[in-house]
Amino acid sequence: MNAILFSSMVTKMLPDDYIGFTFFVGCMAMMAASAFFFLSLSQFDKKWRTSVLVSGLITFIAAVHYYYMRDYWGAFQESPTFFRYVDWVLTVPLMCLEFYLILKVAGAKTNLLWKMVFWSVVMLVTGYFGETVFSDQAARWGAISGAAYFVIVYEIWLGSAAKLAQAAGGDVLKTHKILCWFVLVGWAIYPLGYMLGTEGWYTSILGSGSVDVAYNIADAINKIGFGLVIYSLAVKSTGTANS
Ligand SMILES: *C/C=C(C)/C=C/C=C(C)/C=C/C1=C(C)CCCC1(C)C
Repeated sequence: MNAILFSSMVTKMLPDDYIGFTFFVGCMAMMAASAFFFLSLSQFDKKWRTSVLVSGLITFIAAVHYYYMRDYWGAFQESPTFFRYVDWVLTVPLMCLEFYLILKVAGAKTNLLWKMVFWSVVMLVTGYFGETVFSDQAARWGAISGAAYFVIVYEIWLGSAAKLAQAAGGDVLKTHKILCWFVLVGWAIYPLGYMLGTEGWYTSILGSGSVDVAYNIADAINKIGFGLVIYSLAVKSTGTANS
């Protein structure tokens, strides 16, 4: 791809380029969050280190993609949809892994992990089709993607993951609940952004807007916020090790 061509390019940022601004701030925030998670690792009990490490990997993978997306936007003033979805297809399964790692204490099996990963990939691949190759049928692909999203929401709120969290109780249950809210509310920003950026029945209601601003804000909330929730569970569960 042209990645090598534009990655070393310096482009002019116009003062009213608020989309470019959110790419820059997003990139920096993801880098800072990664440093924060990685450098905190040694303070935790072994069994929580993997969870915090995964939080750091999620923001680190995003930081690398934001670095490219920021350049791409600067060079072409166009949505970096390809990099966006490569980022998501790597980071969303890692967020599913976070659910699994937390619930392992209550006996979560790997089939829970694979079920969530499967539906998240269905959600993202169909979303990608709707935004790119089949954009004249964006509403239809978005609906399929939305259905897969609801399978995930169901699984964590009411399905087997919810039962495991209930069985674990305590801080694990509390953390699971907060992560459930991230998926229900924080992740819902993405379909909203999709509807702002594509044409469909919803366009007459919502109008159009910047899909990138919506996605950039959502990523900051969901990747950094989600990671911090895991981080605070690890802090609490490590007990007196910090004092
Ligand atoms: C770090 C990145 C995250 C948490 C990305 C999450 C993405 C979604 C929840 C995307 C969902 C979509 C729909 C539910 C319908 C329209 C198409 C998508 C892919 C934007």
